[in-house]
Amino acid sequence: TGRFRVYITRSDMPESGLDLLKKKCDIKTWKEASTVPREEFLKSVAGVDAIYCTLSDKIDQEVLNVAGPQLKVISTISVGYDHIDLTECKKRGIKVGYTPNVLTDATAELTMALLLTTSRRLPEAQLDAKTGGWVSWAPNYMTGPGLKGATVGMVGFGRIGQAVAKRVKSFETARILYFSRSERAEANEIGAIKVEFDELLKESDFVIVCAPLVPETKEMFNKSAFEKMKRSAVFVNTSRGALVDQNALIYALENKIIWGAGLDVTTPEPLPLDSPLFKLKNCVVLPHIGSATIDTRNTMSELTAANILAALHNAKMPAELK
Ligand code: 8YV
Repeated sequence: TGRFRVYITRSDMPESGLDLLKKKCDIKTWKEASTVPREEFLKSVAGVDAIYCTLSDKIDQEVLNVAGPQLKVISTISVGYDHIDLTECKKRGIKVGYTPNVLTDATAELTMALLLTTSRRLPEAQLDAKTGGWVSWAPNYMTGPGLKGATVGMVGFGRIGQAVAKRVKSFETARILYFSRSERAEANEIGAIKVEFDELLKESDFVIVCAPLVPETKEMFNKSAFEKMKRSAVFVNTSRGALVDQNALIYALENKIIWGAGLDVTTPEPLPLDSPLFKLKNCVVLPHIGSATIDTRNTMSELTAANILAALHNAKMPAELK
């Protein structure tokens, strides 16, 4: 038919992106509103020109092999790309698209929400009120650390880290520190100070993780990192669960080595119901909803589609990973 063939790894992708694709492409999707099982995925990609995927779909040599040499583009509806073997794609001349920028604000907003939810113990307080624990006013009831005057440490200072820092600043914090592999010119304007990782751990009342998952960041939050943190520290992670040695975090929370943690990301995802993290009062766990605003998800799907269309037409992709 001369139309491009696109495989989409779930049936419930936002319509606005699908509408763009439908004009030029024949779309085949996994039949359910859930992550395509690996075996089914491998069967379905044979002969397609493009794959529209999520962070749950591992794109490795096996997928690329079964897809075949006509495969031109992988487009993920995420800013993170740790699930994609970029080196292998590059080697084969397969373009890779992702969704930076469009989810920065939504993710920064969720990070602030999670930070405050954790430090002010909202889930615990809500449950207590609903189950009869609210008996009278009490001076030490449901207290937690405040942001005003605090030192906040940002681990990762890219688009999302900077957007979080700007929001944090409006709470009149004393200092914003950041640790990043690269020099960030924008830090001056925000008033953030670059420090070594250990110094950030030692000095911060709040440690916020907004760094990508790469070999250098894998499990950078291990036993020794949590031990360097203040006992009063709040740890917030909205990046990838694998930056954390989760057993070390559980140990730190159980033994009050740190004060509390707010996690939008875990290992694995979904987090099994019997995880100790769900039992800890000083831990808030969210089901990976950082970018989940209605508009953001629509825009992400449009960008994912635009990346596919551009690549198929040999045009400049709006957001290509190189
Ligand atoms: C997405 C994310 O919801 O963009 C990312 O990297 O983690 C989230 O915004 C998820 O990746 C969907 O693919």
